[in-house]
Amino acid sequence: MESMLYPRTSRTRRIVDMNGLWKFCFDPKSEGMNNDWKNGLDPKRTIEMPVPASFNDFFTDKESREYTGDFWYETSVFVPGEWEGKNINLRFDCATHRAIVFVNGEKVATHEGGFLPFTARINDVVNWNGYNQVVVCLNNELSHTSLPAGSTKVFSDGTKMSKPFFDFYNYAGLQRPVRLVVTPKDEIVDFAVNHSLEGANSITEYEVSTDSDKKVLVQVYDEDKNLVAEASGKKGEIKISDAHLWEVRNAYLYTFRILLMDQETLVDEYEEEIGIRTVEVKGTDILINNKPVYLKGFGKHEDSEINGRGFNLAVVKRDFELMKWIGANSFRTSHYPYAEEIMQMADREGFLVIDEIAAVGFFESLMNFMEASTGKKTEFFSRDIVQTETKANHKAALKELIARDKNHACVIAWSLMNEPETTSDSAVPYFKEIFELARELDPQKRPRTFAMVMNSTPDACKCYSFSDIISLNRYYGWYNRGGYEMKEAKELFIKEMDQWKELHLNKPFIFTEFGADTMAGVHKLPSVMWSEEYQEEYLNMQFEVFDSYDFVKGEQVWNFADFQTTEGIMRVNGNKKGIFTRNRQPKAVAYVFKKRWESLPQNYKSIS
Ligand code: BDP
Repeated sequence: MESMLYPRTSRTRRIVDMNGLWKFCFDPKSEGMNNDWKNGLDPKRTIEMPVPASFNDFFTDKESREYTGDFWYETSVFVPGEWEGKNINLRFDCATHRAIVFVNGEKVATHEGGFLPFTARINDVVNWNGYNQVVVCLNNELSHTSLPAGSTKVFSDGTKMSKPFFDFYNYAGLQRPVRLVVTPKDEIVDFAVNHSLEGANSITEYEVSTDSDKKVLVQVYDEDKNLVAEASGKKGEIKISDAHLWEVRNAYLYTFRILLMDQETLVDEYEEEIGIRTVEVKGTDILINNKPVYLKGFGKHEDSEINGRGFNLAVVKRDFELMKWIGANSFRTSHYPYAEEIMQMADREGFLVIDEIAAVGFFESLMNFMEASTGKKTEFFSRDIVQTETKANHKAALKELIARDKNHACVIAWSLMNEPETTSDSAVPYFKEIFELARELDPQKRPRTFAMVMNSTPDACKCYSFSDIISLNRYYGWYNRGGYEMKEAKELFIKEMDQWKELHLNKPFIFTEFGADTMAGVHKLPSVMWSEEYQEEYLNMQFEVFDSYDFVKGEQVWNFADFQTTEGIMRVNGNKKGIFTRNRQPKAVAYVFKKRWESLPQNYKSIS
């Protein structure tokens, strides 16, 4: 089994950071495979490319920025001779959207999906005590089977162009760190935890997988580094008396140290910080440690100037500071799994995360945000290829996501799709399988949800009953009856909410999207759409509606910050629904949120 453990050094583990400038070239005719590029790229065609980063926004010419097709990276890495006899693993935190990896000319891995890690074990091809050539062929084409979904247009001259069925720029490349992870031959492959509470004590069921029958020990240390509990065996229970729980915006992280022992000799060691908390949906409440919580926060993107979707720890840090400043307690990883370092920061800062997979664009249109508001229906799931290949890719990604993120305290729900088509019968069996798989894979059996597009209304949607939390993306007053028609928008919004109410679903509802495009600095009295005044009026109308339904248990505004999209008549250099600009400065409405969110109690509208 491939290990999804986050790379960490320990007494038995070593890491080599492979970030930096790699060689890079485009391969528009897909000739690299036949021309032996796996043994080294043609120096005449290569340029230098930073890793991690999206390749797109470095370029000054449009062909390169918009490039769609195969493209290659190359670097070399030194493997010290003293590591002979260890496992040498080459780990990509992601490669967008698919990759074939060669080491010293040998194919060592292939991976589909651009937002989750994969590892190649390269022991057999390593040149010990010498440099090793690493060549990767990536491809960023979109199709009905890719997550995210889209299409690829081919111009008459053969050039390709990405046509996403989703509203974010199709950034690609080695967008997250690449590392060599050196582990012992007998190693800890994975571990899972599931917590429950008994009065003031916590009980953590754990399971460790290893590839040997050596003895497993688990030790738990508190934040002052005191050993507070211990257990042995691959499976068991750890009881902590007077447990210090991980609470919303008040995190506490124990260190779980896992040891693999051969008698008294240490074979492998792995440590991770774990927050102890429970998550449950009860009636219309979302409970953390049996206490109801109202979600306040954002749909986000990994997106910034120059780096595109490339991992940028400084931007991540700024985002968390802004989320704390504004009084948020949660976010959704719209529309793909985020970098592991973001999940770690959410654990540390006590944020609640709805962890979304890249199943977006399952509504066949370039402007689905518009078309769904007009009531347009498209069938996505009736295609054979969707029921076979797309579903297989979706399931594989879900397995990887849950394997990667299952132990994070911050993850309180899985979002299994964003704005899929839900109105055709063919959607139903697809949903069933995906929702069941999530339940089966998750050791903590967290709530599952999906974000519902405008036309997934109570009368038309055939899939909402799969969700444990009903998540609505609604744009009344923007895509639907914007501007002076706002009062009608409100009536329609209330009409839909009343329909939901009548269904008595006895489940929590949250708004995973609502928002209005706003150009920072545009002021207009009276307001017009796109002005800062309109954003405020629009949002106040949303709050009035949210506040009048008891079963609404959260609001995550679209979007945290302005972000890049495909160019088009609907977007002015990107989507401008940010509460912050792309440079992470507040628009006027940020202060409205701050006031509201700081005053709403954590258990706002709770029933328990
Ligand atoms: C929804 C999508 C989101 C878009 C947003 C919008 O889920 O990705 O960016 O609307 O239109 O359709 O701003």
